[in-house]
Amino acid sequence: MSTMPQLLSHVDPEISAVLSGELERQRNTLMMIPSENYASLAVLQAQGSVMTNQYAEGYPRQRYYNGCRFMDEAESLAISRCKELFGAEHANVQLNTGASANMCAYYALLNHGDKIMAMDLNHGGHLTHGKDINFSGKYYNFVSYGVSEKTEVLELDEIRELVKEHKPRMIVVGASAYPRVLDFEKWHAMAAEAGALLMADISHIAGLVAAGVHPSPIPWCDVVTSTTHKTLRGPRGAIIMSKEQYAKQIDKAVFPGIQAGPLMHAIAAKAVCFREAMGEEFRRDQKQTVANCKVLADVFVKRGFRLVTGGTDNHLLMIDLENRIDGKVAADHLEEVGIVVNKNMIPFDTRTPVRPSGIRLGTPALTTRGMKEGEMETIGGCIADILANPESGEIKDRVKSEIAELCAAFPLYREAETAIAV
Ligand code: DSN
Repeated sequence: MSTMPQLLSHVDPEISAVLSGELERQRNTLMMIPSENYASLAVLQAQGSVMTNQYAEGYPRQRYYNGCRFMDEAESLAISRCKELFGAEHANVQLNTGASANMCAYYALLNHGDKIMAMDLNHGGHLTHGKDINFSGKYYNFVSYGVSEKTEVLELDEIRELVKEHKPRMIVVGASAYPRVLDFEKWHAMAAEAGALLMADISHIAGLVAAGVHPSPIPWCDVVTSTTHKTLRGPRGAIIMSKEQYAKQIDKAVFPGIQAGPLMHAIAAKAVCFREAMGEEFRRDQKQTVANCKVLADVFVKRGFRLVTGGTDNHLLMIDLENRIDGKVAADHLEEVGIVVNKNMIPFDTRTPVRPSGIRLGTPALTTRGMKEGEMETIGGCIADILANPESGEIKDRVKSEIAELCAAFPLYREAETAIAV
């Protein structure tokens, strides 16, 4: 290797152009998929670092590789910060994805074929909560619960009846598309009554939980899994937290049970993310995320759109398009004007996942960008205009320039030109 720095733009102009293109796309569009966010430059820097060059199978001070002094320091910092941030007794920070976190949690605490209850994917759950085409549905005996048809909310009285009937070994609480608060204390009471383990998957709401804007599952759950890149605003990756009594089982399930060499660059970036999440600015942003989402919800309701559950208490909301157009067409029209949202099934949807009845959108990334209530009024109005007139070129042109103006007024990664897009 030459001693001269070999910049990406010289080594691989094609991938360099992809990175530059993606940076510009992020700068010039509104990221409203609620599971996405903009990691800080510090997180990006740690993730794109020399920490990627070293194997570190094992755990701090118990490695199967030499050369791990700084790996140990990074992972120990990530673990202690994660525990402090969430008030957890135990944390494993080696998980590569939310799916692998859930796989490891089941593997640690259950046996093949055990019965688990979790939220139906079509009502807002997740693939790894028992979908038949996923490992979870193949290796465990999942029974789904869903929201009430009348309220579209998770009604614990209804779910308790199912729990009594099915007697699961574990109950999973957590969702990918649920706009209301999860009262973990009540879920704990229900699980305890049934003698079931309680696991929370807080991937979507982890940032809100860390900031005290959403109740914490930590006192009430045996095990808590989460991704680190959604509201938590860290690198793409995941964690498992648990009561101390499960620490050994969890760690053994992660390594050597399911994973081998941990992604140490991602672990260093998780440590940075946890530190940032302890700060006042992060807490302010999480409160603002929820406040922004409520304003957005009010705009849609005033403009005559039906929201699943009628509104939101967290960082996301779901619009039922009521067959005016389907969710895919709506998301495509919005992307044309620079607004990126998800097509999404709504509870009791009669359409398919590829052409569902709804869209899912949220405010974490807009809030990271510094946007507040006033901008939400503008953006909500723009979205409503497009959804109400999807074929109008005139409206599209007007909205496109409004979105471009907003993106310019809330610039992204200003200082990052050389750090990222080289
Ligand atoms: N892909 C995540 C989300 O968008 O909610 C869940 O895995």
